[in-house]
Amino acid sequence: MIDISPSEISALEQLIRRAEKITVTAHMRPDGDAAGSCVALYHCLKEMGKEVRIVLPDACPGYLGFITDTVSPGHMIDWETDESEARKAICGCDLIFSLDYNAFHRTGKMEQAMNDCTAYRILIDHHLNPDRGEFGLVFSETEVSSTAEYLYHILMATSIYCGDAGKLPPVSALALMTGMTTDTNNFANSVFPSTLRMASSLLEAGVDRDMMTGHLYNEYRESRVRLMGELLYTNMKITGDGVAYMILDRKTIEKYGLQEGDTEGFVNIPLSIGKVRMSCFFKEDTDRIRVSIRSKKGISANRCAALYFHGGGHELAAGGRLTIPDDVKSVSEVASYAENAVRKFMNEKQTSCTEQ
Ligand SMILES: [Mn+2]
Repeated sequence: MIDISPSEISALEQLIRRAEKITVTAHMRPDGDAAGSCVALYHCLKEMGKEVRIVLPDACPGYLGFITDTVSPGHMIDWETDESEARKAICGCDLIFSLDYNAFHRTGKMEQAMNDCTAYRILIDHHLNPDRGEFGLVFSETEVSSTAEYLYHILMATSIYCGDAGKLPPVSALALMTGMTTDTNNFANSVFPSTLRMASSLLEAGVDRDMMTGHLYNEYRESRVRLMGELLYTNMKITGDGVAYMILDRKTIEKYGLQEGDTEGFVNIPLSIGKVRMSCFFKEDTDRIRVSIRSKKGISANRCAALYFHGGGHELAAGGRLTIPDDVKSVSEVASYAENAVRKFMNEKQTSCTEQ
């Protein structure tokens, strides 16, 4: 049950009213929820006459172009390609939003600028354990599907929209639907009564869901599907404790010419096997191995990520990393590290499965 305090909503409204330059940020490697929430809020604030910039640590994946292309040229800046403009937007605004992340270190190279930023800071997020001290106003709620859903309910609670989704800019409605759809894996997980209420209102407001799902799920490149086949057939291992894991090395990434976002959703597939209780996906990056973890009810992906992979996230969906050479010397050591870690984790689970 989402509990949004009226006093916090009026504080939010007042802060927006007083601000002229507003910057909206999200986490590294923005996904549909991060980008969708930013784009949705961007258009709402623009309509209120504000000067708005979206600043992201790195570029959005191409499959989100149908929402990110609605942002005016130069208004969506990524730190990786234009550090000076990104820095200007963070340091020169009077109000800054942090969407879909719980602590500044989740913005990677932007972290220092975020720390130094003197603008009033507002958090809107659905991850566990927010770094509350960093923000003036905190909207943190884990009982929602996504930041997009939470943002939707916050917007609806304001006197600007008064619960009428039809008053949202149409692009914002589409972007909110996109964020919720990708974070729930198209209504497969983290769906709450409030999630369906949101979806229903957005459909009524005219969101073209067929167009959206077409962009999200039916425009992959052939190489993604071929790689998925190869990984499932030759690479996926399942431990005796019911943990599936796949390891994608750079050689294979290059062989298939993969782009950012191409492996989105791979980690979910092994969970469709009855005996699999947790799935881990390891992807080699330049100086680290990126880790995604998904689990079924009763197993905490969040705890596993925190204990063994320097990460965290949500109870059933989390991420982390293995550093080269501190945790593993190279990608070839990932399999034995992973097996060890998940064996320890699953055995510990037997004795403390009430742990949240
Ligand atoms: Mn999210």
